[in-house]
Amino acid sequence: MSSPSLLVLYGSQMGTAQDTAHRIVRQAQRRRMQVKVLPLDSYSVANLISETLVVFVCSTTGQGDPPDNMKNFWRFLFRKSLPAGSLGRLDCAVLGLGDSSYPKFNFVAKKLHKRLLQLGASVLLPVGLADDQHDLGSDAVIDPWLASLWEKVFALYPSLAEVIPLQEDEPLPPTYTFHFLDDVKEETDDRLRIPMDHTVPSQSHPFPARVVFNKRVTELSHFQDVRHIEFDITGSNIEFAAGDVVVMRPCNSPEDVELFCQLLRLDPETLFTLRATDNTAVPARLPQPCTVRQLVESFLDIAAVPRRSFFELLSTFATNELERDKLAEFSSAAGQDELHSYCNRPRRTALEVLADFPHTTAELKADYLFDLFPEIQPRSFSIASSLQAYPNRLQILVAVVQYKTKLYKPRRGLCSTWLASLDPAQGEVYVPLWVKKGGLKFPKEKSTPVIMVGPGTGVAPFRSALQERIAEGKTANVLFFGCRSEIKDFYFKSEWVEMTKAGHLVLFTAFSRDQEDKVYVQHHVRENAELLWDLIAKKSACFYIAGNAKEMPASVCDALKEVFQQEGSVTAEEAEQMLVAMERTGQFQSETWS
Ligand code: 2AM
Repeated sequence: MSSPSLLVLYGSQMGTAQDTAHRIVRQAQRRRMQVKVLPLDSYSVANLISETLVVFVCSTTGQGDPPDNMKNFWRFLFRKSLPAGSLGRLDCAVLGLGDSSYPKFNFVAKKLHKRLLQLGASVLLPVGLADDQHDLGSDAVIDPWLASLWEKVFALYPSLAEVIPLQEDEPLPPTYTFHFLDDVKEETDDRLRIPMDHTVPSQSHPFPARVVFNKRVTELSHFQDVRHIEFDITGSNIEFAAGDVVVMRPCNSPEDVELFCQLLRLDPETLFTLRATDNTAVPARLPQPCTVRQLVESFLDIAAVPRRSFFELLSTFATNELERDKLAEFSSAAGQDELHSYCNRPRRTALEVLADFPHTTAELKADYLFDLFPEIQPRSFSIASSLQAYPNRLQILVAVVQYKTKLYKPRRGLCSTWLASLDPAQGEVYVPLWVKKGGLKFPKEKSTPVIMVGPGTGVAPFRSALQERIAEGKTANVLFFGCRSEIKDFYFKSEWVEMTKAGHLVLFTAFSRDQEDKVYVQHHVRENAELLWDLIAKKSACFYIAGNAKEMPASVCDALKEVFQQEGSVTAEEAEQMLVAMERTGQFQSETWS
């Protein structure tokens, strides 16, 4: 059989599946195969019937849903009208990227694999289930899975096995080429262009929202900086309901941009245009021409922990012997433990790696920047206000991520640190953003009570829900809030007190560190068994959890099941089934993040 052309289709939320898809593409290109790579929703899915070889790479989002860029594909694939044998010609394989700390681990990949079999496709190997929680990162699953994929492909197409592959130390051609221009343009930030039409802002057309205020809501002596930020969305056509999320892309800090340009010997003010070397489209959100500064500041993710593919490509530029040996080790299968302790465990950033390999970095060609660095991915935040209470405004509540590893400099979350740095007192600041439907839905019926458990910044969607519900006259609301200390991090205290006084809210607070023993929200859930049972079993109340994904949601669920057992006189198993049934009907909902 002649050599096939390979199609790699991916569904990616945070860019990991996209990066993995491109890694498969590079491996295929080294075999001189014809390859195409696309996000699933950019592919005309009806064409699948005429494809021969397709690899699907899909991640699963927190709640078990497919990523945004494969939602249309997902709906199409599960149409009942698709005939059982319609993919009879197709050889394919599915690689899933997931996180086993979430309950629906790799749900999308498993379901896709089953569906492809149902539609008659030949699936070449068992579905790959990469796990972000794995000690050595998801590569521990992906590497052997890829090795066995190529084995199966070579068995199907023996001519491929005979091809002499391009050597690992020869770089593949870059995806784009840079054309540097001599003239300098006055820098205008094109991201801030206000759309003149009346479309609803989206990822491709975000709305530049002015930052109205950016307040720290925890005491200065508290370990964590939590920000309450308000955006002006007047004239944006943005509408949202409680439970929806706002999405934005952060920028790299000016210091990081400066250092990056120094290391690569690039002048940040230089203008360039970009040309694609094959039929890939030039990224639409980059202005053309663009300055190096704009590119580095708002497009290249230099603050993330780099993946193995970064080292593979970087090593092809090494001329200094020491650096070359080290990079070759990090790129090799045998060097993955070493790479993990150098990079993943201490959360070393790509920029810090570049600084550790200065000779190689100085040799880097700009053409390869897009192949080396993924694009900065959008981040989502639960909206913390309602349009009824704050017309033309959108507020969020953000914990500024900062922690120590063995590295000297503390690690900082890119988006929360960037948001915290935006200071409207220093002049007008705009953030391009758009809004998405969120996972939490609140009841329309006036009489349905809601019980909300939201410790820490988990309270954000519930503040929005409370404002919205109170404005609509829905006053049966219970909130369980938890923080460390009543004085240091009990944000929005006065608002809750006012709502309670007005008879619109029943509030339970768990201040975990204000006494000797820890008190958490789940303790109060248990203590209020009678009230909760009455609301849930007799008044069909909806129950919500939002917040940190670590142990809190599972502990709250356990407490809730104990409430069912105690008050409803049911067995542990029956309590579990009740919760599952509530989840199925939407009476129980959760939104958790890590
Ligand atoms: P801690 O930091 O004192 O452990 C918001 O972060 C609040 O959630 C804090 O009071 C924090 O308490 C608490 N918290 C931490 N782990 C939790 C868990 N497993 N269940 C419930 N609350 C938790």
